[in-house]
Amino acid sequence: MTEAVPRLGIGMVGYAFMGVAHSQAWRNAPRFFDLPLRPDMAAVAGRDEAAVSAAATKLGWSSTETDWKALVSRDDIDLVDICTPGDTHAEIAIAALEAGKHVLCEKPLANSVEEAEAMVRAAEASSGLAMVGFTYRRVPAIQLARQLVADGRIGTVRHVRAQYLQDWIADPQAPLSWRLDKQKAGSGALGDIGAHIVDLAQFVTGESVTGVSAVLETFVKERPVASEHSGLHGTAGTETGPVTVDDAAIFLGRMSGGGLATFEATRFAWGRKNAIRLEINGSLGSLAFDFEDMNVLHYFDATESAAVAGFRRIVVTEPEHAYVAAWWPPGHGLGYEHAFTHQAVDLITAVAEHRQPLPSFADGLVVQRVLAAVEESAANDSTWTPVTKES
Ligand code: SOE
Repeated sequence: MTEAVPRLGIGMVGYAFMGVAHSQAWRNAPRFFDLPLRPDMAAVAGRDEAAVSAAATKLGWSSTETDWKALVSRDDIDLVDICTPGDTHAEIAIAALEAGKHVLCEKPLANSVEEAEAMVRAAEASSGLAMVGFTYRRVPAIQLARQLVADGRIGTVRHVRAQYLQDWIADPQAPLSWRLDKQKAGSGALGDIGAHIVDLAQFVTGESVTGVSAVLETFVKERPVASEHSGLHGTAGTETGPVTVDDAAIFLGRMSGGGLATFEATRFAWGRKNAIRLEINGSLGSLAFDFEDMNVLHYFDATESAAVAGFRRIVVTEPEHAYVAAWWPPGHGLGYEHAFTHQAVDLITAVAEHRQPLPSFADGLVVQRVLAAVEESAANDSTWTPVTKES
């Protein structure tokens, strides 16, 4: 008889867009991957009793709490999954870590460097393990890109060209949401999507951003207040309110290996829905990725004869590629939600093996310091601003 797989009690705080994506991941992880622990979707927390109950039923959670503190103190919860706006990340994560729970926290790690530092300290002091949700690291094509760089296939990194382009607030009538409120989100396009490309640039190259020169802009300063919200979208009401974050963030950076980088994060790029574009030019070749064609990685090998060299379009759906063997036959492709499942799988495995899951809170802090340097530079006429290593 096979032995039962031990249980890992999961408690999730928040159940909007990210909560839905995480729920799907906890549900699917044991259905597609052989896991050392069985995630048990024990409880979801939200302030509105009726709404959180409806979400629990729809998403597959066994019980609900209307106070996250009650969820964190439950004995049947081993891991707290934080899917709330940034202004609550530090408080929930620190309380959970102090209670000895493992933590998965959505990105960006916090709304400030100080909060992120406190979270790192709490993680270091806890018996719980902590991970930040830079989910796109778990796209198989991104894993391949990192591998190719690590294997020296593009040589020394000269340029990183990173863009995250969306258009969901390009319409000035798109209503306000917490993502446009500095108090709740910390920053706008910068923290929401710029954080992802900073993390990806560092993850794929294995290097860090050492300094930046930045501009931030808020194009639409006043928007309708939403009368209703669902996912990223809402219904505009009659009142208006201020947008208190950046709509777009553009910055230059230097990489620790001597290369140069450009970053562009905007939610005003009509027609671009979730275009995460990463092009890396090295001394021996180039890589190019676009999330809107996420199962593909383009690779140019400059060591080949010029007569036959050209960008190779690698379809990253072979069982040899990271995570793919657990899913579908070659060519059948993965989507947005699969990276969340991979994140759950890697976290469960790290917990079972008692080792630090990556990206750690310390990795989240590194990104937070880049975001802070971008804000400082933009506030000082784009002055060159080093990314601090420690406060
Ligand atoms: C909105 O811009 C958003 O939902 C981000 O918050 C997520 O991190 C990104 O994965 C998709 O877009």
